[in-house]
Amino acid sequence: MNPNKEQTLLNIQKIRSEFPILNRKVNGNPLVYFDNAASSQKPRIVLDAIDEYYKNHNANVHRGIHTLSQEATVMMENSREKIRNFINAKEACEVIFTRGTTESINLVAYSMEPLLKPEDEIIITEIEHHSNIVPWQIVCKRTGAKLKYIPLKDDCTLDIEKLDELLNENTKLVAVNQVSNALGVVNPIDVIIEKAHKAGAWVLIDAAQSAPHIAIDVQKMDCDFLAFSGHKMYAPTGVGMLYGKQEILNQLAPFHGGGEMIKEVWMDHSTYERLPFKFEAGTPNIEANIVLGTAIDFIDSIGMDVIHQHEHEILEYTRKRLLELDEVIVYGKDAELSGAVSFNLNLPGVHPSDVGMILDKKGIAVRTGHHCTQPIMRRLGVKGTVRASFTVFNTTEEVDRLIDAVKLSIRMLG
Ligand code: C6P
Repeated sequence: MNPNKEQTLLNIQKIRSEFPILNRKVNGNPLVYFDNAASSQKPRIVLDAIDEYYKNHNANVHRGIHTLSQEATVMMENSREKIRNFINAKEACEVIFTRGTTESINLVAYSMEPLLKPEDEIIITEIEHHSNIVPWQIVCKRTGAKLKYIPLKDDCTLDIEKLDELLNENTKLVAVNQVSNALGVVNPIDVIIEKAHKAGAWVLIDAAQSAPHIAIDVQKMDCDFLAFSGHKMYAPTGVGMLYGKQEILNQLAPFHGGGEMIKEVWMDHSTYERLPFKFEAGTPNIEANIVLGTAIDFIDSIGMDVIHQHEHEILEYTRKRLLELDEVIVYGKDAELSGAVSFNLNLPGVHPSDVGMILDKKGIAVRTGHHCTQPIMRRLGVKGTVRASFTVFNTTEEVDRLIDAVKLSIRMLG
């Protein structure tokens, strides 16, 4: 056996022991958790950090002179610094705490609204999550700007040649996910960023499905905005972040108005705080904002490269085993995939949820349905898919259990 592989396997047993939920049985079977793209499980270090915060430090931030408030403030700002380092942003003020990817994208869309004119254009792709489609539809409707889509090819990759035809001097923004949540397909964001910048447009990267699996360097990427959710990368729900280049964030209007985002409030007007506070109105989700930093500590303790390599091996093994089954269609079967593989049974009248229910009986958690990506499902001509999505603690033995359960589904539903 390759020594590196042995090392990785040894670490996985230790890593698994750090996730208490893996002790659970589901329908009498040890849990196999392949729904990591929907939300990740939480390691003990994260669970302990939540407990520690409420037991010893709980107070509002940026408001109090007292010790607890000062401690909570320092903890939250330390977490912001960890996120800055995680994505290699130049300045911590370019990292805005949000509730998650959805709120981050809405923040950009609504804050850009005053800059948009009816002749302006926004480009997204056919392979976006609803949260990178609907905010742009709303803002385009309000401003008269036009929404255009990079189409998907039959092999489930983007028809990137079409981007040249779509871009023009009116393009204000191109917004695209780095990895598709529905199919796991990796999109060519470097090409997209280069072409968009040549046309003078800003680029927003939805990193919801890449930040948990792929090292991110916003300076190297040269994206203008990047969004991700904490709960998909070991942190609690209700926290995420938006990165934006300082000079661009300074051009945008505030998203929400309220406490802490102002310098001065008069009866007839207000002036706004400096970055990032201008975009952080009201009491934030302090505990989750702090614990997102702890989740990054967890990732760093293993190393993103090690995580990526392991997940890649699990994914490729799953793809190979699924492709051995004649009754299975794998979407994007030849594409570069990351984190997830999506499939269906090629049997008449079988819905993905039928398969999902059989897998659940065997203790295997997958997501079935449209994955909040209805345009892709329509493009593929299906109602939904079965999606297995991976994380650092998954093993090839778990994939074998998935394949056995898929074979059982074929026998039961065929
Ligand atoms: N995708 C999935 O099962 P929120 O809900 O704000 O944390 O993330 C939204 C979002 C945005 N973009 C992408 C690419 C995503 O995958 C998601 C969330 C989950 O695929 C829940 S629908």
